[in-house]
Amino acid sequence: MMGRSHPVHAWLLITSLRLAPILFELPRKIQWRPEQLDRYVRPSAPDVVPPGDVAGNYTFEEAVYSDGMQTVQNLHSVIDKLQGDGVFSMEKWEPDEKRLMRYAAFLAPIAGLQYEGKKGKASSVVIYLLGDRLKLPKRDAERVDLILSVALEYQRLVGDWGEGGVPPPPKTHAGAPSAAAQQQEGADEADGTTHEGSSASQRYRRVDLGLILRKAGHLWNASLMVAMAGAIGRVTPSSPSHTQPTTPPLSGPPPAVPLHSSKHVISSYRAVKEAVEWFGLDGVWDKGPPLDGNAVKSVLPKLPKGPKFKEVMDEQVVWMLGHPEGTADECRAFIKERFADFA
Ligand SMILES: *[C@@H]1O[C@H](CO)[C@@H](O)[C@H](O)[C@H]1NC(C)=O
Ligand SMILES: CC(=O)N[C@H]1CO[C@H](CO)[C@@H](O)[C@@H]1O
Repeated sequence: MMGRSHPVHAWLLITSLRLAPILFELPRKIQWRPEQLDRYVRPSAPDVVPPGDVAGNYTFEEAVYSDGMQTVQNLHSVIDKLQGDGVFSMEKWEPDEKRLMRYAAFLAPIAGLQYEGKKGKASSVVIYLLGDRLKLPKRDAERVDLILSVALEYQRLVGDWGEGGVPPPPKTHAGAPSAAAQQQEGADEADGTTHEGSSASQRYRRVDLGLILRKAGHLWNASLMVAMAGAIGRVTPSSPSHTQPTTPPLSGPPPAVPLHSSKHVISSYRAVKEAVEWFGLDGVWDKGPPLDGNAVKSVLPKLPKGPKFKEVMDEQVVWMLGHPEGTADECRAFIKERFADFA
């Protein structure tokens, strides 16, 4: 049984006392779209109406936080499970990481959600709740936001890889496939490298996953756990056993997750971890592009400073991820051809 000091206990207290919506009052100017309501609350949640309204008995906020609570429970289950399977060992999680993962899991239902902040600027609801309202250090709020936006990308990737994903996230920036990765795929098709169909798709996968890891840095594995926790219990079309999740009672502790019914989800996310090893991507966030700024300048003397310069640097990174054996000379030839106008 769960000890009193168990962190989940505190979360249970918060939700069972219905404190969550008070602790985490959503900002007013959220622009909701119908697909977000589908995405942000598990299909099992009781009839949900848009925020502000009272849904018969429960507000939207309560439904969201009940869902978040469920995700925290799932997180603890998957951490234990993967520890048991020898995938991620418990002692390697830093206390700090565990805390951030818990916040992220709790706020997973609103991952990627934005509101109209200062000067009408689209801002992250997660950062608002943790930073402005809960008064966590800004860096922590930002790291939780990063974990969540990376988690959305993992969920999209698992769906793309066809290994059973969650329903596609709404088209927030965070959930959209990276333009660079798509470009790489397009380039492969154009330059005829698809003659070995599987090698082109391997390359695409390596680029896609590599870009996610570069964004996440050291938090890549924490984000993967949160993505997994968020995926469990959602409808997965490929497995009918997932289509009837239990309804979490809103006023009491949610039921324990039947992990055996989530084997499929867990193995899809384990496959991502295996791909990181297979592709040798651990630490890829520390790697600079093959050519530094000066080297680029010498290949493309007409290249102006600014966004175009950044584009060349980003293209090099995509190239590097797609060509793990590639040399700096090959990369030089690549950008010279691709950005011929500036040569
Ligand atoms: C997560 O990844 C980082 C960076 O690769 C590593 O240092 C850390 O040990 C990993 N954590 C676990 C639990 O495996
Ligand atoms: C599940 C539940 O508590 N339902 C109640 C919601 O509120 C209405 C009255 O507004 C009750 O009749 C329901 O029993």
